[in-house]
Amino acid sequence: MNSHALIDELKTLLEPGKVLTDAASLDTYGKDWTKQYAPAPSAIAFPKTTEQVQAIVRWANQRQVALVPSGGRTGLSAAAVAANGEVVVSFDYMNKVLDFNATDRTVVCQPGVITKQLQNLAEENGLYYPVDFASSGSSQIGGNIGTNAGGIKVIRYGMTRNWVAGLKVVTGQGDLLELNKDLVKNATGYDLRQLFIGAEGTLGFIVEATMRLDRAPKNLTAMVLGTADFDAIMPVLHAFQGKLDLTAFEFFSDKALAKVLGRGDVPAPFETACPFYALLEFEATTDDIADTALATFEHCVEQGWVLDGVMSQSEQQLRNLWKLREYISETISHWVPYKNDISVTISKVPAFLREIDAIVSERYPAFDVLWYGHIGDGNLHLNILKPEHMDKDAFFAECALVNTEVFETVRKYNGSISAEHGVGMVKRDYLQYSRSPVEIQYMKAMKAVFDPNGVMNPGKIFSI
Ligand code: S2G
Ligand code: ZN
Repeated sequence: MNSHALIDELKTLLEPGKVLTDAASLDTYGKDWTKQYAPAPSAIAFPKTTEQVQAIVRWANQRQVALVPSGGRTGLSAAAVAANGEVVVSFDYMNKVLDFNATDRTVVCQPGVITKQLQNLAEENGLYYPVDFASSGSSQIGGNIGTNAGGIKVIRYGMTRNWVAGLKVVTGQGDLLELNKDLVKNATGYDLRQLFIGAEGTLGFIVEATMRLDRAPKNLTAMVLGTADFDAIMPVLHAFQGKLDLTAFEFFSDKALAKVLGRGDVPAPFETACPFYALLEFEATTDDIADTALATFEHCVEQGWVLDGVMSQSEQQLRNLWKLREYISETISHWVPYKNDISVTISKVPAFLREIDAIVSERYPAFDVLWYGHIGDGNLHLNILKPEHMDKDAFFAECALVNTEVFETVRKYNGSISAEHGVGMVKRDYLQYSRSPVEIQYMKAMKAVFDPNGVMNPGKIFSI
């Protein structure tokens, strides 16, 4: 059957106008935030119901058509990129909040619900959805679950995985599974829900998610501290963790700060120029806690770890301090960065950082190297900025040459080549630096159970 006939057949499964093939749609829906792969899907399908998703999957099995899930298209590993004529399945029309239960503190979402929408709904009901990151204004819950999104509050609240009470999924065979039934306790064999969290759409489609909410934090207060060097950051973390229950502990380098201040829409935290900055956050529910934070700051200054610092005194100042960190990713995207999203256990961060920084400084003398990330949970974002006049492909090729050294070091420290952005296609060829050959075999065997005909996002996480 030729591709036109296939697409015409696909159209019979959905409502009129819910299969697009125009060039603009193919380009828009065939990609995510990565820039390494040219989008080349054959069509974009917009199901509105679970039954339509099942029909698409069964059709794809029958016709051997590859399917790629698409949510907010904010992914950073090309897991939602359709580069080989696949049919993209977009959840833009499955974007309703289906239920909110104040007693269970749960919200039932369709996969196309925007993360910010869930955060706002929680806040309106005096509760809190604690998974947050720079792209929450456009990312979708289905995609957050597919990549087990992390972000800036993991040190206190964990990853998306911690907040999924239940899932309804359509497997690669077209079967509908209702996983965990939103139960807090359910010891009845394998928790298949956990398999779909972080599976990047390679086992099936998420068609409904019950998300748990937490109590709302009180009087969140942030501090930005300028540190003397890399090595001072972890002692500062330990000093504050010993005294306060932190909700965040982030870091960024002076180069990253300079790019954000260069926008001209965010004020500098203070005058002193420092090589590195830590941003920490806690609930100042009493004056004593605020006093303890200031006393700990003084201690860090006396120790020579901190050169200067500021503590938010208002909601607006809290937001301004967070902008210094949250604006980094979007700001530096103009330099087409080569991104690494690596993690090690927290105790290994100082030695690991020193080794990686030595490698990239030596191997990339001509490139701007930016460090930032969620250092409080061991997750570091290493971004190499493309020189203005360098060809993009030549730049990515040169950066990739250093990958083996970086990932060898990750392996040496028993770390992860992808802390939170996922594997997709960008990290696919380096999976062995974080997962053993036997583990990869087991993962492929599990994929074969859920997706025996290999229609679900083929070529993501591992090669076909
Ligand atoms: C962050 C966002 C994507 C990136 O800012 O924490 O996860 O690496 C990132 O720029
Ligand atoms: Zn991050």
